[in-house]
Amino acid sequence: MPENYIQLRDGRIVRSEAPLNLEMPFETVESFITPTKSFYVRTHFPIPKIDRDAWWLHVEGEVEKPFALNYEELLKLESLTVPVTLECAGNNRHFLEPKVKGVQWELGAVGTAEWTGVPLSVLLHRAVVRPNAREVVFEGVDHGMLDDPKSPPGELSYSRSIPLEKAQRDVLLAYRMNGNDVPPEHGFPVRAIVPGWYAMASVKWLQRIIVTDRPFAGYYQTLDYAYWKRREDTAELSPVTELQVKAEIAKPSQNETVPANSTMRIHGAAWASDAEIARVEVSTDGGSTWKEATLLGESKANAWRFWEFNWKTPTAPGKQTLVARATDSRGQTQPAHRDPDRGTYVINHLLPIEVTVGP
Ligand SMILES: Nc1nc2c(c(=O)[nH]1)N[C@H]1C(S)=C(S)[C@@H](COP(=O)(O)O)O[C@H]1N2
Ligand SMILES: [Mo]
Repeated sequence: MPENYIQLRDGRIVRSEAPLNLEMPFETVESFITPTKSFYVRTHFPIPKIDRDAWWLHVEGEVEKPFALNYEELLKLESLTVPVTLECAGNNRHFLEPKVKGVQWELGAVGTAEWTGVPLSVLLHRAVVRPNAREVVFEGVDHGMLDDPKSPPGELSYSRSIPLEKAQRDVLLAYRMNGNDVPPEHGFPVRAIVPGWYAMASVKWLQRIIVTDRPFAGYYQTLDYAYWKRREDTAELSPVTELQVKAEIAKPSQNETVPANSTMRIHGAAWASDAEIARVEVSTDGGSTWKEATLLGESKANAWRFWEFNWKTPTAPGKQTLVARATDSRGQTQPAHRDPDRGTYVINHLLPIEVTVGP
């Protein structure tokens, strides 16, 4: 695909066709719940065609009573419906300097859907987890060969793990997205939803849940979706896990012209992991001075919160740099600058939006 070729699919930007990667133009964000047809799509392999009547979910590994269950049985179990924000760990990658490899997401590899599913704790309870268990690995049906010379030879399926404690706390096995069956591109018939974690953990097209007694070191846990953590002066690869606090400006959008000497509504969304958004501040002078934005709606755990700020635009035409900064209830805020140890993931430093003030 040519470098700056943009094609829209249901209003989404096609970042790649095979595998299918679609981005929501972030300036179109309007509702707390992102409509399914606007929700970003991230895949690594072709989307598997799954017949739900022939589908089985296996629960195995460090458990006393391994079992498999089908779609009908899953739907009979107790369920919950919760809004959860999913953000790709590579969201905002396009803005990294120098440029890095990977899908060039701008602001829209993020969205919030209402997910209905069975708490994973229910299945783990039924399987009777052994005392030595530490992690839970999710394996997807999707698989293929990678170009990466560091990937294992032959076919690989998409798998990722989470700690057992997280698995038992608030993870869902979701079969509905915004009230309808989870569509094929979002993981039909069933996907994991791991609230508060970057979305690589929310494995789609689930087929196996494997309880392990040691940290899982699969491809997407070590060579991919990992970053450098320092211990003393040694850098160690560490898997990407929880979302980092972030605010994004939806409107005005990059390079938009705004009228001089008027009131302009700046709005966007902010999110964090396992914490509330305590504050969003906005700067209209490239970060020199900050003013508090108004948080809208109610705070919901592990879902984004909308905010707005009324900006009195300057009387004189010219360029202005807008920046938003979120702080969560644990006091964590966005770094001003990029930490290169984070590689091509976990991008939450302050991002400028340049606008032109016109007559
Ligand atoms: N089986 C499987 N699960 C997966 C992926 C995948 O390629 N295969 N991609 C992950 C990544 S990196 C992201 S960001 C989210 C995207 O979910 P969405 O396409 O529903 O937005 O799914 C995650 N789950
Ligand atoms: Mo992702």
